[in-house]
Amino acid sequence: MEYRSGFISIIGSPNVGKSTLMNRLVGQKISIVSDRAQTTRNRITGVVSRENYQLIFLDTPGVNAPKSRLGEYMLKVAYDTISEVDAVLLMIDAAVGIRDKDEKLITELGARIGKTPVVAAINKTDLVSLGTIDELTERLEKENYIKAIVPISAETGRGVDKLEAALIEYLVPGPQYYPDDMVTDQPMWSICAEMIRETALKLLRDEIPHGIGVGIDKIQQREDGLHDVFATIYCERDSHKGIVIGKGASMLKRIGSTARTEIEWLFGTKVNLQLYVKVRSDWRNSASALREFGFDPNF
Ligand SMILES: Nc1nc2c(ncn2[C@@H]2O[C@H](COP(=O)(O)OP(=O)(O)OP(=O)(O)O)[C@@H](O)[C@H]2O)c(=O)[nH]1
Ligand SMILES: [Mg+2]
Repeated sequence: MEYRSGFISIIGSPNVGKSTLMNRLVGQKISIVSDRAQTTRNRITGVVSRENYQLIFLDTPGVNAPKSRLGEYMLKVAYDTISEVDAVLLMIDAAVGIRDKDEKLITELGARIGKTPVVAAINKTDLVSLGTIDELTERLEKENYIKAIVPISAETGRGVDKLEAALIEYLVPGPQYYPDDMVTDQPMWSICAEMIRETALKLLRDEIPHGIGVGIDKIQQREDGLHDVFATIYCERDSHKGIVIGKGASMLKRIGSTARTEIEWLFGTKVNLQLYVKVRSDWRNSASALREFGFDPNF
């Protein structure tokens, strides 16, 4: 069989399970996941290499009405990928169904998609009845631009092989873009920062996590292999800083020890993680802060 490859963008509303699916497909955690909407802020590449083909997935931020410059950036990242890929994977969350925001996305995608094929995945089927899956399938079948509809559970893996099979149809004869053992093109420091942010998202409540940015100040390796990682958690207000640090630094310690375990797994070495907390008010609307945190402000 001729070698085939292709780029596939995963598009959907926030929290539908896009990053969970990408991690499942790649077989390793490269994109952070949380029960918060708007976890993913940038385009994250995940590479699936099989004997005769390579699928390169682009995990994107959940499509949402933007509330800040960062939000505008995230929306643009999601839609911009559409023009660069061989196929789009549209994801719906069966547990919440097709809401107004999903309807809007389905319409918007139809208007932008051109000739690029779209495969729809109905995710979180582990949480719903067959009747619900049928209803959602019927709704999606009304869209001519959707070429296939596959019910899946990114969490349990159910249906994910069928989804991969549906996507292979749209690969084109082409090169192996990445070596077999490469699962992402994100630099280590970036994955490291994301793992710290994921831990903060999981441990902090209310609005605080949405205003958190993580900067890696330095990573260095000692002779015995151990990595020293110096990172700063940025938050938007003094009161938030207090909460991130916690009583007697208890919260910061929890964030540090949980994130350290993840980063040790990533590096395959012992890690000494030093976390600092700083206030940077309204950074989500600051072009210079966005640039510093790795979001291209030229949009
Ligand atoms: N029960 C169940 N939960 C799932 C499934 N897939 C994802 N989740 C959960 O849904 C939540 C959101 O998952 P993410 O993968 O972060 O969603 P996302 O679409 O990438 O979200 P954003 O990056 O915010 O757009 C997490 O709590 C996941 O554990 C699934 O198939 N079944
Ligand atoms: Mg995500």
